[in-house]
Amino acid sequence: MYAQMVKSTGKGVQALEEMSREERAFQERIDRGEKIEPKEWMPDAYRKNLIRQIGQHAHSEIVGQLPEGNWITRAPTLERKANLLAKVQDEAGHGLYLYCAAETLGVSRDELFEMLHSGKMKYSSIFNYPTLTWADMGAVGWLVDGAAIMNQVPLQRTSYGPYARAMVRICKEESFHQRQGFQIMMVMANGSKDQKRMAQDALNRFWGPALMMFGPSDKDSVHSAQSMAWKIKMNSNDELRQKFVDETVPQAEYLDLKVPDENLKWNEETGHYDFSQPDWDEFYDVLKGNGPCNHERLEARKKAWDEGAWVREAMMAHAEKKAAKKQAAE
Ligand code: FAQ
Repeated sequence: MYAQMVKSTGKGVQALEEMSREERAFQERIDRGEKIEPKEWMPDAYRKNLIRQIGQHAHSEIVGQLPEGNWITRAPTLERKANLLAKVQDEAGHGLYLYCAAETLGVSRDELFEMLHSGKMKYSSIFNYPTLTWADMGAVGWLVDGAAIMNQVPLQRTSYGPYARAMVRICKEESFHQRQGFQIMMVMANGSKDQKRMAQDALNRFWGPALMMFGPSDKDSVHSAQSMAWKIKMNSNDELRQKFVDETVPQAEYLDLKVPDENLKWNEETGHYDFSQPDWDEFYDVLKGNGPCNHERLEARKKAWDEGAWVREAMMAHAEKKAAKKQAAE
């Protein structure tokens, strides 16, 4: 039933005169900054759009564990291994909060996983790129978590209560991840010639895909207008991308690394950096399933789901037994 929900929910904003009385009252609540809670009335399209965004976000967290999980056994020191292990566990927790938030909208965990596994629902494009060296763990923390925070801090004020509250803890942990990534980059960039070369190479490979995380440019964004009217999204894709570039370029300079963009230049007039757009053909190709790791990532998730079947069955059997015992005692 929810399969249709992942289809686009439109490009423009519903006009006020097209709204029913209920819809208008709902929009006014949002405009006043009120939170919408699970059992309250909401337009169908609001519910659908939220399931789509929160579901994709949840999937991104658990697929995002894979590129980093790849380095747990090869982290250079015990301390790095413990930190990375904790970070990967945090991502599982973020997935959990987000799946729970999505469930409050009436979609089941099984339905969400089915849509991920069948390719009907997306996850962030960034996780379809490989992590080739230890420096990539630095770049992922610095750039990928950095981009994630840029997007998620404003989402703490999103209109849907359970989503906004989940974001509070997620953002605290993501900030920590960003710092530990930057710290890896600092060590690499100030290390041997080879380490510095690895750090630069990681930046070269992750810069474009990190910019793509914010979604297509505003003129091509399908959901932004309505999502922003409903405060499901607080900023446009281009606004956040610019903010990310403005904050990250000085950090690259501090590391003495070069951002791989010949057009990158501070613009006195705008008070922002000018920069090149990422390769949008590559972005859409990755979304279609043709990125370097799409197949591998989805297969890993399906395998984990299949191999976890006995755990789910055992837990359900335990719950049923407990319920039967309780009923017998009553
Ligand atoms: N990748 O109309 P818009 C993380 C799709 S969490 C894949 O602009 P929207 C933590 C979009 O779904 C990272 N697909 O869409 C971590 C839509 O297709 P649809 C995830 C993308 O929703 C760190 C179509 O393109 N964060 O990294 C992408 O208004 C480290 C048109 O786009 C969130 O999910 C993309 N990059 O804006 C974990 C935050 N961009 O659905 C491990 C919440 C766009 O119609 C390690 N989400 N698309 O089939 C959002 O803020 C928004 O959903 C956007 C996209 C900004 C991602």
